Amino acid sequence: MDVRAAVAHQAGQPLTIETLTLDGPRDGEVLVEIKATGVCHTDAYTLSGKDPEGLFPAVLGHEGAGVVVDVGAGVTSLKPGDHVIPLYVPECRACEYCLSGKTNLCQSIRSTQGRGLMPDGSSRFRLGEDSIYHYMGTSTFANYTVVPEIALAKIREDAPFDKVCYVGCGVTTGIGAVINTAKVEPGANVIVFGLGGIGLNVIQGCRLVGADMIIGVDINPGKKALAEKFGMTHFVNPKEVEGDLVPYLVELTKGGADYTFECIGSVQVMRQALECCHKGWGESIIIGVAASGQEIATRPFQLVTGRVWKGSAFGGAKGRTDVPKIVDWYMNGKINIDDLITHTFPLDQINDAFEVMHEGTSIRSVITF
Ligand code: NAD
Ligand code: AHE
Ligand code: ZN
Repeated sequence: MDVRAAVAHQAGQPLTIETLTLDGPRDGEVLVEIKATGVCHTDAYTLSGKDPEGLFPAVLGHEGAGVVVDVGAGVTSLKPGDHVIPLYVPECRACEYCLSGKTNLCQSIRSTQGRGLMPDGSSRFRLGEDSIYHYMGTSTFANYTVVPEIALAKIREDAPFDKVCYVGCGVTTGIGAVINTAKVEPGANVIVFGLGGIGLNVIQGCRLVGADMIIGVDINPGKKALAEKFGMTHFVNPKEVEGDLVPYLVELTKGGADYTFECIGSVQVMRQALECCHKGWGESIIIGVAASGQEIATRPFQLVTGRVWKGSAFGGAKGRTDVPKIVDWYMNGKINIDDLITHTFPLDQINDAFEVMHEGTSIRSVITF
């Protein structure tokens, strides 16, 4: 079938809207009509050329929601008409990783996913005769896409696509990092570095679990008001701090934070986030994705004296199990998504979504089809 997609032809170049040919779903695959998709900083990261797994030409996008149109042979858990959210971290419930109970990082299709291909090693997208790469196993910047069954969460049918698409990455990543990865307890003091589409969800997760001080750190003071609405109790602009940021934050938290979250992708900030943790027990969670070649550093004494460095992918969430529950939380008014979606664009204005992200004037942009 013909589909409309935003194609990333080259690193650093705007996306172009093209009509592509999409082959139907093969064994274990599902054809999904994408109704809405968010634009995450990770899409911009890959488009920038800094992602070692970035491939071109590709259909980017990994924060979508839509409706099942057709299923391939062997698909048993989904049928046409089901409402779904594609998962860049699938949940096969059969691989060593899924069965470990220790991680959400299902590895059953990770290698083909990282090579921009479906699990059988081929692509479903073509432009003329040329094959176009998939992205993160989801490719939601298209009005139709093909996704493996194990990479689709079935969600309730009354949930609005243009809001719950954000559960496909940002909402789950932020709230999940608090609940699943850090396991923040009531009364904890936390510091969140970066108050964008991820950091604000970390803040609402911290409020949800009853954290005490929720300190937000951002170089853009324009983020303060919305962060306060989501539960931030103190705002720190590093540009306004005299002297080093770390001792300032240690003093503010009277000895260091119980938990810190890096939601930027800066290795310098990752170090600060670790070092302002409380001696003996403070844990720092890296969520931000740093560019190819970047490395983190600290004095090992920071870890010897009890600080812990952790990472979190997709908030430690098991997508098919947890995503429908997070959609329920939104529908029941337990979490706020609406106020984080600051912009909505049609597909042919998708480059504007990247522009407002780089300007720092958006939190989340959603593309509707
Ligand atoms: P965003 O652009 O919406 O937000 C980034 C925020 O960081 C902005 O508010 C910006 O002003 C602030 N910032 C930049 N430099 C700063 C500095 N030096 N000090 C303080 N604040 C600074 O991005 P986002 O969509 O929220 O994504 C954040 C990061 O999380 C990205 O690296 C993205 O790739 C990553 N991410 C990771 C996962 C995961 O599963 N681990 C999932 C989604 C996104
Ligand atoms: N190809 C990138 C990977 C970047 C990365 O860490 N991705 C996160 C999700 S970011 C979503 O916005 C993730 O889930 N990682 C786990 C995985 O298996 O990729 C790079 O930098 O190499
Ligand atoms: Zn994302």
